[in-house]
This record gives sequence, structure tokens and C-alpha cells, in this order.
Amino acid sequence: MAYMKTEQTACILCSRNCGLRVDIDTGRFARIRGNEEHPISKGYVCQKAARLDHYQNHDDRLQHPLKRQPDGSFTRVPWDEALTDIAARLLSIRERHGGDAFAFVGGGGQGNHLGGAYSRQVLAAMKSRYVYNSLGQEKTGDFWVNGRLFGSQTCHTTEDVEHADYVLFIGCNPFQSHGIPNARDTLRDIKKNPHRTMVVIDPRRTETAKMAHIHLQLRPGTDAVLISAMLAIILRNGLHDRAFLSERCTGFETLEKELLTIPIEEYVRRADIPLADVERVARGFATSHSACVRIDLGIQHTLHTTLNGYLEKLLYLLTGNFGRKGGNNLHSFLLPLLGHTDERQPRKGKPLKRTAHHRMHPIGGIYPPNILPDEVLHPGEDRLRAVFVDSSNPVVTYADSQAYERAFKSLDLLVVVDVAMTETARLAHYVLPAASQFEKWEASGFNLEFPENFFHLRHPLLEPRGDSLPEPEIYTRLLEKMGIIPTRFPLLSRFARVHRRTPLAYLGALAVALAGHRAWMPFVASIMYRTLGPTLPAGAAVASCILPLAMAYAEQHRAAVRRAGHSGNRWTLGVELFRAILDGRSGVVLSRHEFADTWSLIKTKDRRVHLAIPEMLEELRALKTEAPSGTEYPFVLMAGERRTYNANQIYRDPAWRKVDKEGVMRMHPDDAALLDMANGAHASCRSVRGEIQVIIQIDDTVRPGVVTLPHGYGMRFRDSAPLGPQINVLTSSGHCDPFSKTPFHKYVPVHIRKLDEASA
Ligand SMILES: Nc1nc2c(c(=O)[nH]1)N[C@H]1C(S)=C(S)[C@@H](COP(=O)(O)OP(=O)(O)OC[C@H]3O[C@@H](n4cnc5c(=O)[nH]c(N)nc54)[C@H](O)[C@@H]3O)O[C@H]1N2
Ligand SMILES: Nc1nc2c(c(=O)[nH]1)N[C@H]1C(S)=C(S)[C@@H](COP(=O)(O)OP(=O)(O)OC[C@H]3O[C@@H](n4cnc5c(=O)[nH]c(N)nc54)[C@H](O)[C@@H]3O)O[C@H]1N2
Ligand code: SF4
Ligand SMILES: [Mo]
Repeated sequence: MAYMKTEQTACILCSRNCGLRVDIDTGRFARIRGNEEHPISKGYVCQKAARLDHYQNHDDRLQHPLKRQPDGSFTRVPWDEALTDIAARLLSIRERHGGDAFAFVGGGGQGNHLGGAYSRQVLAAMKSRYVYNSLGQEKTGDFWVNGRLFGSQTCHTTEDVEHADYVLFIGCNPFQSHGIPNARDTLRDIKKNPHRTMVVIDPRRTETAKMAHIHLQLRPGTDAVLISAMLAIILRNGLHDRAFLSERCTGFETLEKELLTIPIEEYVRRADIPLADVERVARGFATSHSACVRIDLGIQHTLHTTLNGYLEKLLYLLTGNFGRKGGNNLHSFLLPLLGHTDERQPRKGKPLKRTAHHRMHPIGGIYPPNILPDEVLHPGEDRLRAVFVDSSNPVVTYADSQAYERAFKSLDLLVVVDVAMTETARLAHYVLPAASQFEKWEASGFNLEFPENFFHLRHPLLEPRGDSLPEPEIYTRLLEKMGIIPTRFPLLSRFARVHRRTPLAYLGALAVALAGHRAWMPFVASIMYRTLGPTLPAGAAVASCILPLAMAYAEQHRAAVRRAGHSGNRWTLGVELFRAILDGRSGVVLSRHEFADTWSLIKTKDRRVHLAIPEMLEELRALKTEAPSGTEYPFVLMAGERRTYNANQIYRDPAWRKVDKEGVMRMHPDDAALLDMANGAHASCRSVRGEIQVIIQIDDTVRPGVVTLPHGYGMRFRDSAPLGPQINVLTSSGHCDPFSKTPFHKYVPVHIRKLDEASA
């Protein structure tokens, strides 16, 4: 009989990271199902998780470090040789051009953030602050607004969909993309409860919209006018929460003055929605007992991204649906996914770093991928010359694939750390194989829940492939090769061994060591990994960096951590929390906050929400005179839809898809008729930037004039031609939000032409 075991882990395909129970049979996942013991997902999974063996086992998996040869082929090299050469080249680039010649891209996808604590150390070693990652192409506009409203870009909001009587989904399709707890069950609950209302604002009649009580099928890119009209309706009818606004907010009068000038009827017309429907939703939202708003890429990847984020937040702020059950709230973080980098007020001693070419500042510590190719390609001496890419595939996933390819080919050093041979890895000087997320200790920083927050440390289930290594080992070895940290810390290691039951004693010794070697401070993750790590139970060395985070978390949220069942005094509570994290195979509840705690999580000095943001009010005013841009491209392409069988670039083997293998283009029947196209017709889709071939599927859920293509295709599996649409061949880096420089992927003007058999 084959060797079979059952283990707990989590799905790594989206930010929900649902708990899983998997049966493993000689290195393969024989059966995958939801884990009832997971504190949040409680057994929930979607169809994508069942296919995870296609992530774990496929032909593009990397097994050995590879070095690119002058002819473009790759040869196997030993780790030692690869890391020695990379270290030397990094140091020489730092020496000759300074740390600003280096950037780090990625650092954790949908399920692997634990390595981030280690990979970020390379930046410190290079004395660079340039981190580019996917949050910088979707969420930084939102973070920027949070910084202004709530006092810090780390004040991230969440929505209590579970308890809200009125739920507004704007530009998101949770039925497919999830993003809220146990999405499909949650949606069904709202749908069948006569006391609750679900509204979807989306240009497409999505799977979620079909379940909604009201669907406002707006014209793409018109959220800003539609939401501002809703806000004006609320104010004009006196439906705002005066008590909340005067007790909890500042700047309301300034804001009110602006909102009252909004020409409601005209704006609603621009969005192409019946006025009565908009009034009904504005009223319903404002007058229900509890209401919340859930948003995502539909407003973040379209025109007016940052303004959309501001207006969406005003919906729940003006109606007092903030800091309460069933509303929107702030939440805690265990892993610090974000920093605070206010472009107006740099922190003491840390001047804000603007990029050399675009002079772009970071938001939440993150730079926008849209500008990266220019930062490499511009002719200045101060251009980027070396890039590390980890857990990301920029050549396929960031705007303007052609520019990325050109930029990456021109670098002095490109190193890619991935589990698979990606399109980006093919351009690298070195490709370093990471162990997969089921072969190492892992965790995600997507602990974004409120009032109950949780964390799931996942244990390795399988042996790493070939020579592949977990990221913490890769980056620690690199720091050692660079001579940034010593290879041994005999005193600290001994201390950790002797005091293995009292981590507090170890932390004391660590503090003393760091006081003597201040230069080690940024590398504390690797130092703990090498010293405390070996003393942790079950080989959990990598998790040692969670100890100080758990201590800080317990200190900051003491009452909430105790409410979640952890005990201990001021000093030991964090240690107990750390132990619970190490012990829990299905994740642990970190904290149970009370809704009013949102006010202790807010970071403004007066603990009020600062409603009036001058830049946003100016943008709001500018909507009045905005002219529709005439263009030779008659269609709006939404480039990057979430569907049943896409999951970013995490699955490379196309065999994982049960349907939609080609990644079809959805087109309204009237448009298909005009272009004389039937289902399955081949077409060319051309933007100002590039051209790809697509297969048409006639679909009346899209508006006429709008077409959609899925995200997560266009990979070259086993060196094949690109499989499915390479959507970022069509997108351009300059087509982006002025504040955050995040792309307008859902608003790509395109021209579509039928192809005959011969040219297809
Ligand atoms: N199946 C699947 N799930 C995923 C992923 C995946 O690849 N596949 N990826 C994950 C990731 S990384 C993310 S960020 C999330 C994203 O999750 P979502 O943002 O929910 O997913 P999308 O389908 O990209 O976009 C949401 C909706 O925006 C609508 N939209 C387009 N233009 C506009 C507009 O102008 N206004 C409004 N109001 N709506 C508009 C689209 O019609 C679409 O229904 O999904 C996550 N989940
Ligand atoms: N046009 C358009 N472009 C888009 C989007 C869109 O809607 N439209 N969506 C955007 C969004 S929201 C996002 S989040 C991005 C996602 O795009 P990326 O940031 O590029 O990330 P992923 O596609 O999630 O996966 C990246 C890589 O991580 C690797 N990987 C998996 N596990 C591990 C591991 O344990 N260690 C390491 N080192 N690597 C691992 C995978 O093999 C894969 O190559 O795409 C964006 N691009
Ligand atoms: S893809 Fe997301 S929702 Fe589906 S099982 Fe995985 S983590 Fe859960
Ligand atoms: Mo994303």
C-alpha cells in the first residue's frame, strides 16, 4: 500500500488562505478539502484549491541554482558558487554606483510572506530603499488616502460584511475573487435573508451581481462621478450622521461645501444609471442599521483610482458606519505588510527617497511597478542596475511587458528567486530555486481581520525538490557571503541553547549583542534564525522572527490578545502568543477586539478622522470639467478579470484549468454582430501599446462597447508559445493614476478586428 498521510496547511492562491486538510501520497496531493479546525475559513474552500497538486508538481519547477550563459541557455551551478558570485557583483555595484542602483521586486505572493522578513534584508545590505511589489500596482492609492484620513498608511480598513444589513460591493466580484471570509457562503446568507440588502456596482453582470438585490451596471471608469453623486444625495437629504461627524471627524464643513455643489443628475447620467436607482441605494445605505462597503480592483484599476478610494471611504464615514459592528473598521497586523511613508512629512532622520527618474515617492514604503522600466532604462548615471525578483513575474504581470523585458535585459544583474522557471527568470543572470510553499515553513501577512484576527504558521509537508531552499536560508547565506553578518554567533547560539525555555532571556542577550553591533540591527531576522532558530521545536527555525513580532503585538493589543484566550503578564503574554502560533497546526486567533477599538487603532493625534484632503477635493472639482476622451480605440478592455480558473501566475501548468483554457474575450452580442463574429471567432486586439490575438465569447453580461480578458494567462509552460492572452502586452505604464501611479488596467482603450482562418 502506498504511503499516505493527512496534514493541515492552507491554500496559497488568494489572500483568504483558507485552511486545508490534504492527503499526501508519495509526494503528491491525493485529496484536498477544507479544514474545519481553521478558525476563520472553518472548512470553506473554493474549486481552485482542489488543483494544488498542479502548483506542487509540474515540469517548470526549479530544482537547482541556474546561471545564464552568453548564448541564453542556463547551466546548473552549486549554491556556493552562485551566491559567492552574486554577493561579489552586488558589492561591486554598491561600491561603484551606490545602493540606489539596486531594487527589490516582489517579496511574497498570495501565501508566502514569511520569507519577506529575510529577503528585505538584502535592501538594507545594499543600502537601498527601493521596494517594488504588486501592492504598488493596486492598493497604494488606497493606502495614501488612509494615511490622510486616519493618520498613517498602516491604518488599513476592513469590512464587516458578515454582520452588515446593507452591503455595497463596488468594483469587486467576491463570488470569483473571494477577498471576504468564505465568500460564496457569505453571499448566499445575504441573498436569502429578507432583512439584508446586497448592492453591486459593476459594469458587468458578474456572478456576484446576479446574486445581488440591486445591480448598478455603470459605465466603466465612472465610479468617481457615481459615488460623489451618492454622497451628495445623502447630504442633501440630511441622511448623514451628524453626531458621528461632530464627535469623531474633522473637516466636515469643508467637505460638505464641495459635495453640495455636485450636479447629481448630470453625474448619474455620466455613469449611465437611472437616477431613481442611485437614490434608492444612497438612501438604503445611509438609513440601514449597519452598512459597509467592500471594494477591490474595479475601482483601483480604473480611472480616478485614488479619488475612488477617498469617495468610497466617505460613504461609510459620512453615514457613521465606521468603528462599529457591520461597518468598516481598522484592524491589527502581526506581520507588518506596510510601512508609513508620508511624502509631506518624512520621519526624522529618514528623508523620503524619491526615484531618480520619475521622482516618485513610496506609499506605505512601496514604489509603483509602473515606473520601474523607466528607472532602469533612463540614460542617467543614477539608473537602476541590479534587481532581485522574488515571488513575482513582472514580465507577465506588470504593465507594459515589452518595456519590462527591455529593462530587465539591460540590467547588470538580475536575480530571480522562484519555485518555477518563469518568463522573468528566463531573463535573469541567476535563477535561484525556492522550496515550494508546501516544502517549508510559511505564513501569510494577510491577517487583515477585525474584530477577530488570526495567524496561520504552516509546517512543511514535503521534502524540498532537488537543491531548492527556503528563502530564509537563501538570503541568510547571501548576507553571509556579502560579509554583512558573520557565519557564526557562538555566544548568542549558546545562550539560546541554554535558555531554550525562556526566550525572554535570549531576547535580552540579543539586545546586548545588538547594542554592541548596531550595524547588525537590520539583519536581526537572519541572526535570530541562526541562533534562536535551531532551539525551536519541530525545526521551526524560520519562525524565530515571529517572536519579537508577537511580543510587539501583545504589547500593543494586550486586552484583545487576552480576550482571544492567551494568558500572561506584560512580559510573558507575547511569549505565550508565540508559543500558541508555533503549536497551532490550523492557525490561531491572535486577538479579539471590540468594535470601538477602531479608535485606538487610528493614528491621528486627535484620534479623529480627517475628512478634508485638499488634493482629493481638487480632483473632485476637476470631475466637473472632465471631457470624455475621444479615441480611435472604440472598445474599453477590462484587462484582468478573475474567473473560475485563474489564480494570478501561481499555476503554470495549463492542465489545471477545467474550463476556459484559452482565456476568452467576453464581448456583448451586439458588438459581435457588428463585427460579424461568432463564438470562438479569432480576433486581433490592439491598443496604443501592442497587439495580441484573442478568441471571442459572446456574453451579454458585459456592456456594449466593453470587452474583458482574464488575468493570469500568457505563460510559456515548458518553453511553449504564450498560453492564452498576454494582457500586459496591451497595457502601458503611463496610463495610470497621477497620485499612486497604479495602472488603469480595467480601462484599456482597444481596437478589435476579426481575423480570418489564415491569419489566426
Ligand atoms: N479566481 C481568482 N481569484 C483571485 C485572483 C485570481 O487571479 N483568480 N487574484 C487575487 C488578487 S491578486 C486580487 S487583487 C483580487 C482582485 O479581486 P477583484 O477586484 O474582485 O477581481 P476583478 O475580477 O479583477 O475585478 C472586480 C470587478 O471589477 C469590475 N470593474 C471593471 N471596471 C470597473 C469600473 O470601472 N468600475 C467598477 N465599479 N467595477 C469595475 C469588473 O467587472 C470585475 O467584476 O482577486 C484575488 N482572487
Ligand atoms: N493587466 C493586468 N495585470 C495584472 C492584474 C490585472 O488584473 N490586470 N492583476 C495584478 C495583481 S492584483 C497582482 S496581485 C499581480 C500578481 O502578479 P505577481 O506579483 O507577479 O505574483 P503572482 O502571479 O501571484 O505569482 C508570482 C510568482 O510567485 C512564485 N511563487 C509561488 N510560490 C513561491 C514561493 O514559495 N517562493 C517564491 N520565491 N516564489 C513563489 C510563482 O511561481 C510565480 O512565478 O498581477 C497584477 N497584474
Ligand atoms: S483560492 Fe482563495 S478562496 Fe479559494 S480555497 Fe484558495 S484561499 Fe480559499
Ligand atoms: Mo492583487
